[in-house]
Amino acid sequence: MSFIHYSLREINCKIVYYGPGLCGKTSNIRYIYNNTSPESKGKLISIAPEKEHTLFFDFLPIFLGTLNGFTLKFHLYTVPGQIFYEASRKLILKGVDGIVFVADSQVERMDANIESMDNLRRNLLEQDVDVNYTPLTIQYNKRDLPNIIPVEEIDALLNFRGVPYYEAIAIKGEGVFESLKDITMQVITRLKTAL
Ligand SMILES: Nc1nc2c(ncn2[C@@H]2O[C@H](COP(=O)(O)OP(=O)(O)OP(=O)(O)O)[C@@H](O)[C@H]2O)c(=O)[nH]1
Ligand SMILES: [Mg+2]
Repeated sequence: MSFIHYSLREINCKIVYYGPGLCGKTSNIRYIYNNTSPESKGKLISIAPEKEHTLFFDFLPIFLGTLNGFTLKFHLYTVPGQIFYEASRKLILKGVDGIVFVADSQVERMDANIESMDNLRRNLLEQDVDVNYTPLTIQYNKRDLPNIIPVEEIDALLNFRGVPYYEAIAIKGEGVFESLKDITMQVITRLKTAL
């Protein structure tokens, strides 16, 4: 839930990048960090001391201008995708305003994508949030690899709500800002009706 700080005239929103292990969530955040001007971002915190896998989360605050005189601050988080980090995922999802679901386009990762989407739905429900009414964007990542399934097929498997989706190559930045812009616009649209 967005946190409005009236005395600081600041609105804080939480975006969580969700998806299976090694789908490219951290790569999204790194690309955003490396391609955002210094005055529009805070410090990137990554808790990932072991190889590629995130062990707890990544965190990056970014500033996206103003809304009705309030500074808009978005807190970007990634969850650890590996199955056994369930407790961390639940914690990180708390108070989420918008989700970017990053799917791995490779054929052999389809079961993991579907399991992760189910996992997201269950974990949101535990905090009384219905995935059908939460700002959601889907990103089909790793489109540069040879063993990927056609985007229409992966979309038919995962996009149960028919939300906007983006094809991406996160390590090159393709689709990264497009996905971010989409989710922030969804969250802002919601905020406007609440303000
Ligand atoms: N070829 C290719 N590799 C990618 C792409 N995106 C990410 N990768 C690679 O996939 C691996 C995993 O990427 P991460 O961003 O760490 O994945 P993650 O989703 O954060 O993984 P967890 O933290 O375990 O949940 C890394 O070796 C990345 O370089 C992409 O679009 N194309
Ligand atoms: Mg990661």
